[in-house]
Amino acid sequence: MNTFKRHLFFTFLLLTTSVTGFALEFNAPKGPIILTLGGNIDETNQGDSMVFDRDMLMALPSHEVSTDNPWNEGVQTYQGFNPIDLLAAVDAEGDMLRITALNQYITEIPVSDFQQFGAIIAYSKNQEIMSVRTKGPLMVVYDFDDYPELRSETYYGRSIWQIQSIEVFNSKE
Ligand SMILES: Nc1nc2c(c(=O)[nH]1)N[C@H]1C(S)=C(S)[C@@H](COP(=O)(O)O)O[C@H]1N2
Ligand SMILES: [Mo]
Repeated sequence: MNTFKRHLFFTFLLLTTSVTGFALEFNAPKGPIILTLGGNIDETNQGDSMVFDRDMLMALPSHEVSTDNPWNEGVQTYQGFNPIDLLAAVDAEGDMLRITALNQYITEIPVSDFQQFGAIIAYSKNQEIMSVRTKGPLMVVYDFDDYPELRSETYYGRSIWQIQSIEVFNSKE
Protein backbone atom coordinates (compact mmCIF):
# COMPACT_ATOMS: atom_id res chain seq x y z
CA MET A 1 0.00 0.00 0.00
CA ASN A 2 1.52 3.36 -0.94
CA THR A 3 1.66 6.33 1.37
CA PHE A 4 -1.36 8.03 -0.17
CA LYS A 5 -3.56 4.96 0.18
CA ARG A 6 -2.27 4.44 3.68
CA HIS A 7 -3.27 8.00 4.47
CA LEU A 8 -6.72 7.42 3.01
CA PHE A 9 -7.08 4.24 5.02
CA PHE A 10 -6.37 5.95 8.31
CA THR A 11 -8.52 8.90 7.36
CA PHE A 12 -11.28 6.37 6.84
CA LEU A 13 -10.64 4.86 10.24
CA LEU A 14 -10.93 8.25 11.89
CA LEU A 15 -13.84 9.65 9.90
CA THR A 16 -16.02 6.65 9.23
CA THR A 17 -19.29 8.37 10.02
CA SER A 18 -18.72 11.37 7.75
CA VAL A 19 -17.23 9.61 4.72
CA THR A 20 -19.08 6.32 4.67
CA GLY A 21 -19.75 6.15 0.92
CA PHE A 22 -16.17 6.86 0.02
CA ALA A 23 -14.88 4.64 2.76
CA LEU A 24 -16.86 1.58 1.73
CA GLU A 25 -15.50 1.79 -1.78
CA PHE A 26 -11.96 2.33 -0.59
CA ASN A 27 -12.29 -0.35 1.98
CA ALA A 28 -13.18 -3.16 -0.39
CA PRO A 29 -10.30 -5.64 -0.31
CA LYS A 30 -8.47 -5.81 -3.63
CA GLY A 31 -6.56 -9.03 -3.04
CA PRO A 32 -7.66 -12.39 -1.64
CA ILE A 33 -9.48 -12.16 1.68
CA ILE A 34 -7.30 -13.64 4.40
CA LEU A 35 -9.23 -12.57 7.49
CA THR A 36 -12.89 -12.23 8.41
CA LEU A 37 -13.60 -10.23 11.55
CA GLY A 38 -17.04 -10.45 13.12
CA GLY A 39 -18.93 -10.30 16.38
CA ASN A 40 -19.20 -7.03 18.35
CA ILE A 41 -17.94 -4.68 15.64
CA ASP A 42 -19.42 -1.48 14.24
CA GLU A 43 -17.61 -1.09 10.94
CA THR A 44 -18.43 -3.73 8.33
CA ASN A 45 -17.76 -4.19 4.63
CA GLN A 46 -19.37 -7.57 3.99
CA GLY A 47 -22.61 -8.39 5.78
CA ASP A 48 -21.99 -8.28 9.53
CA SER A 49 -18.26 -8.75 9.04
CA MET A 50 -15.20 -6.80 8.05
CA VAL A 51 -13.05 -8.71 5.59
CA PHE A 52 -9.39 -7.95 5.01
CA ASP A 53 -6.83 -8.66 2.35
CA ARG A 54 -3.16 -8.71 3.31
CA ASP A 55 -2.52 -5.08 2.32
CA MET A 56 -5.25 -3.85 4.63
CA LEU A 57 -3.68 -5.71 7.55
CA MET A 58 -0.18 -4.57 6.61
CA ALA A 59 -1.44 -0.97 6.71
CA LEU A 60 -1.93 -1.31 10.47
CA PRO A 61 1.04 -0.30 12.65
CA SER A 62 3.52 -3.18 12.39
CA HIS A 63 5.28 -4.85 15.28
CA GLU A 64 8.05 -7.42 15.58
CA VAL A 65 8.44 -10.30 18.00
CA SER A 66 11.71 -12.22 18.08
CA THR A 67 11.48 -15.43 20.02
CA ASP A 68 12.14 -19.10 20.19
CA ASN A 69 9.01 -21.24 20.24
CA PRO A 70 8.08 -24.93 20.10
CA TRP A 71 7.48 -24.80 16.34
CA ASN A 72 10.90 -23.68 15.18
CA GLU A 73 14.58 -24.30 15.72
CA GLY A 74 16.05 -21.18 17.34
CA VAL A 75 14.93 -17.58 17.45
CA GLN A 76 12.69 -16.34 14.65
CA THR A 77 11.51 -12.79 14.01
CA TYR A 78 7.84 -12.39 13.27
CA GLN A 79 6.21 -9.28 11.82
CA GLY A 80 2.55 -8.49 12.27
CA PHE A 81 -0.07 -6.25 13.80
CA ASN A 82 -1.45 -5.89 17.28
CA PRO A 83 -5.15 -6.84 17.34
CA ILE A 84 -5.77 -3.84 19.63
CA ASP A 85 -5.23 -1.64 16.56
CA LEU A 86 -7.49 -3.85 14.49
CA LEU A 87 -10.26 -3.63 17.10
CA ALA A 88 -9.95 0.14 17.24
CA ALA A 89 -10.24 0.30 13.46
CA VAL A 90 -13.64 -1.42 13.44
CA ASP A 91 -14.99 0.15 16.64
CA ALA A 92 -15.02 -3.24 18.31
CA GLU A 93 -16.43 -3.73 21.76
CA GLY A 94 -15.27 -6.75 23.72
CA ASP A 95 -12.60 -8.26 25.92
CA MET A 96 -12.24 -11.63 24.20
CA LEU A 97 -11.34 -12.92 20.77
CA ARG A 98 -12.60 -16.26 19.51
CA ILE A 99 -10.17 -17.23 16.76
CA THR A 100 -10.82 -19.99 14.25
CA ALA A 101 -8.20 -21.65 12.04
CA LEU A 102 -8.51 -23.19 8.61
CA ASN A 103 -8.64 -26.63 10.24
CA GLN A 104 -11.48 -25.40 12.51
CA TYR A 105 -9.25 -25.39 15.58
CA ILE A 106 -10.69 -22.67 17.86
CA THR A 107 -9.10 -20.79 20.73
CA GLU A 108 -10.31 -17.93 22.91
CA ILE A 109 -7.83 -15.21 23.84
CA PRO A 110 -8.33 -12.32 26.29
CA VAL A 111 -7.65 -9.03 24.52
CA SER A 112 -5.47 -8.15 27.51
CA ASP A 113 -2.82 -10.63 26.29
CA PHE A 114 -2.08 -8.26 23.44
CA GLN A 115 -1.64 -5.32 25.83
CA GLN A 116 0.16 -7.10 28.65
CA PHE A 117 2.54 -9.28 26.62
CA GLY A 118 2.64 -7.44 23.31
CA ALA A 119 1.52 -10.58 21.51
CA ILE A 120 0.90 -10.02 17.81
CA ILE A 121 -0.88 -11.60 14.90
CA ALA A 122 1.95 -12.27 12.48
CA TYR A 123 1.74 -12.25 8.69
CA SER A 124 5.48 -12.61 8.09
CA LYS A 125 8.33 -14.61 9.55
CA ASN A 126 11.87 -13.33 8.96
CA GLN A 127 10.42 -10.80 6.49
CA GLU A 128 8.77 -13.50 4.40
CA ILE A 129 5.01 -13.77 3.98
CA MET A 130 3.77 -16.86 5.80
CA SER A 131 2.02 -19.26 3.45
CA VAL A 132 -0.52 -21.76 4.70
CA ARG A 133 2.29 -24.31 4.45
CA THR A 134 4.41 -22.28 6.91
CA LYS A 135 1.56 -21.70 9.40
CA GLY A 136 0.19 -18.63 7.63
CA PRO A 137 -1.49 -16.60 6.49
CA LEU A 138 -1.84 -15.37 10.08
CA MET A 139 -0.61 -16.70 13.42
CA VAL A 140 -0.83 -15.51 17.02
CA VAL A 141 2.73 -15.06 18.30
CA TYR A 142 3.65 -14.64 21.96
CA ASP A 143 7.12 -13.51 23.01
CA PHE A 144 8.12 -16.63 24.94
CA ASP A 145 11.68 -15.32 25.36
CA ASP A 146 10.67 -12.01 27.00
CA TYR A 147 7.91 -13.71 29.01
CA PRO A 148 9.15 -17.22 29.86
CA GLU A 149 6.19 -17.61 32.23
CA LEU A 150 4.05 -18.00 29.11
CA ARG A 151 5.74 -21.30 28.26
CA SER A 152 2.74 -23.34 29.27
CA GLU A 153 -0.04 -25.30 27.64
CA THR A 154 -2.39 -22.30 28.02
CA TYR A 155 -0.33 -20.01 25.79
CA TYR A 156 0.82 -22.77 23.44
CA GLY A 157 -2.87 -23.51 22.93
CA ARG A 158 -3.53 -19.81 22.18
CA SER A 159 -0.71 -19.81 19.61
CA ILE A 160 -3.14 -20.52 16.80
CA TRP A 161 -1.85 -20.60 13.23
CA GLN A 162 -3.59 -20.62 9.85
CA ILE A 163 -6.07 -18.12 11.25
CA GLN A 164 -9.18 -17.66 9.15
CA SER A 165 -11.59 -15.64 11.28
CA ILE A 166 -11.91 -13.72 14.52
CA GLU A 167 -15.04 -13.01 16.51
CA VAL A 168 -15.01 -10.23 19.10
CA PHE A 169 -17.14 -10.83 22.16
CA ASN A 170 -17.65 -9.76 25.75
CA SER A 171 -16.94 -12.34 28.45
CA LYS A 172 -19.45 -10.62 30.75
CA GLU A 173 -22.42 -11.01 28.41
N1 LIG B 1 -4.32 -23.97 13.57
C1 LIG B 1 -4.04 -24.62 14.68
N2 LIG B 1 -3.33 -24.00 15.65
C2 LIG B 1 -3.04 -24.66 16.82
C3 LIG B 1 -3.49 -25.96 17.05
C4 LIG B 1 -4.24 -26.59 16.00
O1 LIG B 1 -4.68 -27.74 16.08
N3 LIG B 1 -4.48 -25.89 14.85
N4 LIG B 1 -3.22 -26.57 18.28
C5 LIG B 1 -2.92 -25.68 19.43
C6 LIG B 1 -2.48 -26.36 20.65
S1 LIG B 1 -3.69 -27.07 21.65
C7 LIG B 1 -1.17 -26.40 21.04
S2 LIG B 1 -0.68 -27.03 22.52
C8 LIG B 1 -0.14 -25.85 20.16
C9 LIG B 1 0.94 -26.86 19.90
O2 LIG B 1 0.57 -27.72 18.88
P1 LIG B 1 1.62 -28.82 18.35
O3 LIG B 1 2.10 -29.56 19.54
O4 LIG B 1 0.79 -29.66 17.42
O5 LIG B 1 2.70 -28.12 17.63
O6 LIG B 1 -0.67 -25.32 18.94
C10 LIG B 1 -1.90 -24.65 19.02
N5 LIG B 1 -2.28 -24.02 17.77
MO1 LIG C 1 -2.54 -27.91 23.44
